This record gives sequence, C-alpha cells and structure tokens, in this order.
Amino acid sequence: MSYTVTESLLNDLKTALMGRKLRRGTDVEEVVRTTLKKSIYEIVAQGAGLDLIEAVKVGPKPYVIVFFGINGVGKTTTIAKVAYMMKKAGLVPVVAAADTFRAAAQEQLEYHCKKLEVTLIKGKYGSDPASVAYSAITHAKKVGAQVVLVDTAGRMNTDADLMEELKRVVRISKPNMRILVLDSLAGNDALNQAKAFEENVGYDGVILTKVDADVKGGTILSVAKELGKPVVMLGVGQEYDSLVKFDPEWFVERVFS
Ligand SMILES: Nc1nc2c(ncn2[C@@H]2O[C@H](COP(=O)(O)OP(=O)(O)OP(=O)(O)O)[C@@H](O)[C@H]2O)c(=O)[nH]1
Ligand SMILES: [Mg+2]
Repeated sequence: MSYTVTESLLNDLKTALMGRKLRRGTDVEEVVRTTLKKSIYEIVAQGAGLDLIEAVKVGPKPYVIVFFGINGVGKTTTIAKVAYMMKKAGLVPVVAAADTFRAAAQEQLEYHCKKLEVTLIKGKYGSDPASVAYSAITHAKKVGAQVVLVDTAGRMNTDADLMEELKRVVRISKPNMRILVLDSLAGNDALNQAKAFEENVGYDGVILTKVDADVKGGTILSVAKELGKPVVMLGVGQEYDSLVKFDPEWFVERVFS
C-alpha cells in the first residue's frame, strides 16, 4: 500500500489507542486489531456503493460505458464479464470492439460475444475506434438495447498519441460512465496510471482486476484512499461470473484472514 495510506493508518491507531486505559486482562492484540480493522473499513467504504446494473436501469437508453486502462490489465475480459452480468439482469448489451489496434483484439471479443450470445460491432483492423463505438451506439438505438460496452486498446499512460485517440473515442461516444480498469498487481503504479487517465479523459469509477492473485489487496486500499473515485467491481478470476461488487466488509475480512 502507498505511504499515505500507511501514514493514515498509523495516525488512526495513535489517536485511538494512545493514553487509553485498558482493563487488566484485556487482549491488547485484539484491541489493536479491531482499531485497525475499523480504520481500513472507513477507507474502503467511502468509495463503495456504485451499482452498474442500477445505473443502466435508471440511466438514459442506451447507456454507454467506455472501458480503458493500460495494456493487459483485463479490459476485454472484464467487458465479457459485464456483458454476462447485464444479460443475467435481463438487459440487452451491445459490445463495441473499439480496440482496432492490437492484433487479435477483435477476435478475442468475438470469441466471448459468440459464447455469450451478445451482439458485437467491429471495425477493420487499424480503422477509427471512435467510429466503431459510434456504430455500436447507433445499432443499440435501432434494436433497443439498453447498454453499450466499449472496449478500447490498451495504452500506456505515457503514450500521448494513444491518449489523444482515447479522448476522441470519449468525445464521440459521450459515455454515461467511464471506467478505468486497473490491475490489482500494479501496486502503487496504479495510482500513476489513474492520475494520467484522469488528466486526459477523466473517469467515474474503477474496476480492479486479478484480485484473486493479489494476496492482500494493498492496491485496493491505496486506490480507495487516494483516488477519491468509487471502486465499482472486482475481477476475481477468469470465468464470466468472477466479477463481484466491491464489498468493504468482505475486503476487511480478507486483509485479516
Ligand atoms: N486471474 C485473473 N486473470 C484475469 C482477470 N481479468 C483478466 N485476467 C487475465 O488477464 C489477461 C489479460 O486480459 P485482457 O482482458 O486481454 O486484458 P486487456 O486489458 O484487454 O489487454 P489489452 O487489450 O492487450 O490491453 C488474460 O489472460 C485474462 O484472462 C482476473 O480478474 N483474474
Ligand atoms: Mg483488450
């Protein structure tokens, strides 16, 4: 976890414990643990609560969600999981393969969409990703689909050209929600990534992936404390159903388990 989080937890502990009188026989370790749990809960709970399905249900139709982040964090896999979740909730999604950049990106989405029986709108390799997103939105309007999920190419936070391209995708597709996908294994670099995407396009919430591999979840703690944006969902595996709503209580239990 980041230095700021560490410092804040230490301060909380000091404030809560220093000078406090404990009865003889009290389990001191237990008192420290309970205090620490409370501090961690407060950090992660402030960012929780945004519900994607609810947002789509009450939002404009079609509700457009754009997903972006650096290379390999799990954007495409997450979109497949979100499409699965939307379908299960009785909503009709359309997926836009607006990653026209990486070889086989379109095929990867095609594979998922076929399995999930979800409409995929593609463009030619190297074609304008913004126009792919636009076509998907037009298609969703035509067929009355409630939600459009826009996949974008992975881009390093330092790549100015690709950031410009992403700005264009966002400008043209006018998303109702912009999701930054972060890899929970990125540690504190996730914060640098978030800063760059915030400066360039802005985002409304975060999905953290590979939480099944992230032993204790320090990245989640740093992200919740320092970004001031909701952690919407967590990717906890490679299956379609391994996307869960972020639950602060579950997180605290996990840290201490
Ligand atoms: N264990 C685990 N693996 C995941 C999770 N999410 C994604 N992955 C894996 O991470 C790898 C990259 O996933 P992609 O969805 O292709 O990532 P991407 O961000 O679309 O990658 P680019 O489009 O190349 O930038 C794949 O092997 C996924 O199966 C997760 O929650 N848990
Ligand atoms: Mg991808």
